[in-house]
Amino acid sequence: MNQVLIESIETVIVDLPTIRPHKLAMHTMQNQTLVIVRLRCSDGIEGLGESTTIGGLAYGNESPESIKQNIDSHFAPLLVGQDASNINAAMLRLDKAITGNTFAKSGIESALLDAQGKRLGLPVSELLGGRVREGLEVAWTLASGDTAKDIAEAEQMLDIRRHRIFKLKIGANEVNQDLRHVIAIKQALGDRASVRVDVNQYWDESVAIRACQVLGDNGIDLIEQPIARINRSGQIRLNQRSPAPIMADESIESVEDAFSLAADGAASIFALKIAKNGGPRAVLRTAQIAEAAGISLYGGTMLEGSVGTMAAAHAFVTLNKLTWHTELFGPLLLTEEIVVEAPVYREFQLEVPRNPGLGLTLDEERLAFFRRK
Ligand code: MUC
Ligand code: MG
Repeated sequence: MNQVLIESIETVIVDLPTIRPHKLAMHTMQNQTLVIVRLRCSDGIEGLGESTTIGGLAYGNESPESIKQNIDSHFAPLLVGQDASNINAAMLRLDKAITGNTFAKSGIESALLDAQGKRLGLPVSELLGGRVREGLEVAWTLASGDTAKDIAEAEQMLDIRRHRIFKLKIGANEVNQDLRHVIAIKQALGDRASVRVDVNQYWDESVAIRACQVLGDNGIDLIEQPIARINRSGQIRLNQRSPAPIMADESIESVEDAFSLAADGAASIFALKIAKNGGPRAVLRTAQIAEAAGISLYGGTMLEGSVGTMAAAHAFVTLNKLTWHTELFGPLLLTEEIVVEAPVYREFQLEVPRNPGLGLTLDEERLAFFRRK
């Protein structure tokens, strides 16, 4: 077989509206900006990837604009002309020349996997060693900012059997107000749902000590990133004291972070995000560290659209244990779709089809309409 080369890499910024404002402690989303990666190969195959973050630079240190610029100016020249079917070699070449930039790397690694899967007629999950589950249970984030609206939204999700796990975004308000909000929602839903919170680093340890106790005492199942990622010793202490398990999210910006968190005993659950590890293969390295350390897993999201969501899904279905399920609901937060085959959510699960690659085709008309001009 002739060697297949990477011919070009195009990045497209796409702005899509959200179904409602999505209020996180650090940012309120009125829309979401996707960065779509189109990696074209000499055999005519195109691989798709996505490098998406939340709120410009509010969440991570790569923005949609910097991701596009960096891929166009630094990643593409390193990859064009390289073997498209050797993903190890391509990613190693990037890692040698480019530090960090895991969001951009994730879009590229996803696109390489998609292209190779299409080439071999295999779903990405099978390239990653094979799936051990067909679907993934998906949490929904209640983040309207209003307790009654959040309860109504949760009831609707339970009724249509789409979600029975709810994550509440807190941290921006005065702590007692946030605790009342969470407890009211848990009391309304009772045992019909798992209720969890994400503080997005907004508490300090002195606040978190009491708040974690109250949350645990009131049936909250999981507390995500209560304090700043840099306060490692505080996170170790909280992990020992909190009656509800502590999950690391912002604390993991790389596979190496995952190792040091595990070594320090700073969390009992890891949020796995392809964007924060450098792709679907990279996130599985973090999963392996967790598994070896006895840390439970949760399939996280950066609220990607369908391309990034399915890239994560193909990795997550290969996991032996996914105790805390996933939050791969990104496409459901958007009013518009840019792929032909919108992901299917049914009976609390996201289905992961067995078509080659990620199993997606771009809807060129929709993409042309929503791409940033
Ligand atoms: C985060 O911090 O986990 C994931 C779901 C959601 O609503 O926000 C994100 C980011
Ligand atoms: Mg989080």
